[in-house]
Amino acid sequence: MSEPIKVVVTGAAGQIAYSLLYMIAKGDVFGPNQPLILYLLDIPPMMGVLEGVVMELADCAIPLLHGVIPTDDPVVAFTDVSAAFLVGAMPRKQGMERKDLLSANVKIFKVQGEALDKYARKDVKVLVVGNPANTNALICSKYAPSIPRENFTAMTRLDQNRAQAQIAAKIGVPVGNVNNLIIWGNHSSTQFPDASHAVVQIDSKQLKATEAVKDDNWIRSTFVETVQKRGATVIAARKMSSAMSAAKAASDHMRDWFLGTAPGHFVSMGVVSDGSYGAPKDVVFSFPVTIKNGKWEIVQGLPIDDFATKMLNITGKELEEERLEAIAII
Ligand code: NAX
Repeated sequence: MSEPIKVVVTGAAGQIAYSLLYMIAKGDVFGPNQPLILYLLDIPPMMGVLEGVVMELADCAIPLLHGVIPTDDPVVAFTDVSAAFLVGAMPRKQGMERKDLLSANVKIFKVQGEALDKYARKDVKVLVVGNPANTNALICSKYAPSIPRENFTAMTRLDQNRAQAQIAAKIGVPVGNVNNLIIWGNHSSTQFPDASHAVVQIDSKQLKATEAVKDDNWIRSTFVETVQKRGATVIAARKMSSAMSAAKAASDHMRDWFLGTAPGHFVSMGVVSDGSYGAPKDVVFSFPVTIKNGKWEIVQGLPIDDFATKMLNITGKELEEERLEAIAII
């Protein structure tokens, strides 16, 4: 067995982390032969709760888990870290404007970017989950100039998984038979869930999802809106935001980044845009990517029709506005 790697999860006393820590500890992300030490970062008032999480992790008796260190100190949490799940963020409170939320959170991600820059490994892979995830990832990367920009990504995998599940249910196949769904743009209600490149395995045949669904109108309206609004629908039912599914998505995202995508398959990740597909540059934009040897590459050459161009423009514009607001705050 190899040496343990150091993994940090922020917001470790929160609800997403409660599911995510178990998935990471038991090998879902880094594989069944990679031991690890978990660093759990949260804010001082949450240290008591975090103690309970530490006790539960110990009581899981997981052989791969070689240590658990709870802390409220970013220096302790980020020193020599190989993988960082940045889940912790200020939640939206009643009466809070979107701008106030952005303001509180970009400040957190500036501080964490600076800490990663000083203390983390230079090949650290950083996944930002805390909202607004794309712009937080951009700010984090800007304040960590010694770490390559491609090492900062934002999570849109939950949206991708939601889209995959909707298509599978519509066709009536297991979710694993559906692949290559794309989430373009921002992890917000302007995101564009795109099924036009998705494929579905039915018996021994591979079909385009659009051919299997046979309802373009549904794909362009009901499907898109259902995925865009799924977070709000879960909150309405559960009275709390998505947590188990968000943890599973974070685990999927980091696993694919470390271990690679399957041949012929791509996944969606928010990455620093190079302007592909007409997206604005210098924002963290969700694209379809393939991953090999720990490096992602944007899938090129997919045909984009007028409807998709319109949808990409809307979400790109929102990301440019968020970037301007974030820069004005900092
Ligand atoms: P919780 O409120 O349950 O937990 C957040 C935790 O972060 C708390 O324990 C809090 O004390 C901690 N925290 C706050 N500031 C911190 C700081 N500076 N350093 C370290 N920890 C800090 O929220 P939870 O449901 O776990 O959601 C976490 C974040 O994920 C939220 O911002 C949420 O909006 C975002 N989400 C992002 C998703 C995505 O797809 N990108 C989907 C799920 C989720 O909504």
